Amino acid sequence: MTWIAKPPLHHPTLEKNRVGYTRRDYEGKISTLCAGCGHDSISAAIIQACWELDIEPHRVAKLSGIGCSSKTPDYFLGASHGFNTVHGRMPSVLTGANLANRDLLYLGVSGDGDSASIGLGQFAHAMRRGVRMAYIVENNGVYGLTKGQFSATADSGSKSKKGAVNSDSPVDLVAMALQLGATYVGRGFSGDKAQLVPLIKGAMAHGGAAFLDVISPCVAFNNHPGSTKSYDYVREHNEAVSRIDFITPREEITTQAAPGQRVDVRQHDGSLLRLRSLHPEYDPTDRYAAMAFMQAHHARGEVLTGLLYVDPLATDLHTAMNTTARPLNTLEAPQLCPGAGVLQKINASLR
Ligand SMILES: Cc1ncc(C[n+]2csc(CCOP(=O)(O)OP(=O)(O)O)c2C)c(N)n1
Ligand code: SF4
Ligand SMILES: [Mg+2]
Repeated sequence: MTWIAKPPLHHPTLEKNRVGYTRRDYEGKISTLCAGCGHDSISAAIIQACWELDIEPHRVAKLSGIGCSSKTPDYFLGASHGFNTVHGRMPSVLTGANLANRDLLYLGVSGDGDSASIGLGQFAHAMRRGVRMAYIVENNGVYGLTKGQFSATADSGSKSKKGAVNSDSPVDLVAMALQLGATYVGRGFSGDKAQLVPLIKGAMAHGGAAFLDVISPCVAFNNHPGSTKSYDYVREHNEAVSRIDFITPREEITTQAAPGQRVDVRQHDGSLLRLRSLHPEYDPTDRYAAMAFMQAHHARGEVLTGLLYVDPLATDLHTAMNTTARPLNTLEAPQLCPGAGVLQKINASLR
């Protein structure tokens, strides 16, 4: 894989966050993606979100599969832990890493091919198990890296660059995440950074499985008339359910909205999601209503974006499995190997 390192020098007056880092400290290598690729805008939003959240880069583990989208973790958070796994296998590797060390913040980056085709089973089980992570699919409707074949998220009736019409029904990862039990579900657009940054911040602060489907146009293979994943199509059909402000526990609340147009959701860590509703009837804490609302908009050819569902009291796989509160590499021999007596008790309980 080709890569270009960025010069390590920083301008001395760059603004620092509360943990002493500049935005540059959250960057990675120089991107080798096509100029204008939506994936680069998502990388920029991740950098902005982590900087604003005052996350120490070494506390993040970023994992991905294979694809242009899965290459992007090389282009942000250069000082974080990283694992570029096999095609479609990010969720199981992330699950294992998370179970071994619950002290890190997990960021899973994937593509529509990576998650909706070869990795569909992996995606489904990570969602239903409630693995605590921010799982971002950079969705362009094609396999960009292998030259633009339709992926499983391509809408039926949409056209390829050469004019072929897709006759298959699309896999909607947002609908699946909702159905499978994800506790924070949103859809963003790489061309709307103002919406995407708070969506990512809320996902990173969430206490369970957070899933974001981000429409991310592929300028090389899927940005033409007839595509429903092009910049023009998404700009024309983007229907946001709300405007979202993410407010950390220590921040002063300054955003304004008339009561009734505003829904405040406080997450387990004290962070506040302030949603300024653009659809007053929409309740982002009602999973079933969210599913119906989304399907109705999809049937009209609209792309519903924003925070679609959140369970602020969500718990995760560690809670369900009652695991130790400490990362496994900090446990001593007596905890890891508690002796023959304990083993006999376990064996007896299984007879
Ligand atoms: C096991 C396996 N099968 C197939 C491939 C070939 N391959 C590489 S990337 C890719 C699709 C990537 O599409 P997507 O996840 O949507 O990423 P994008 O490039 O569009 O961002 C495929 C099929 C592979 N690398 N490994
Ligand atoms: S081929 Fe498409 S997805 Fe890949 S870098 Fe180029 S524009 Fe992005
Ligand atoms: Mg793709």
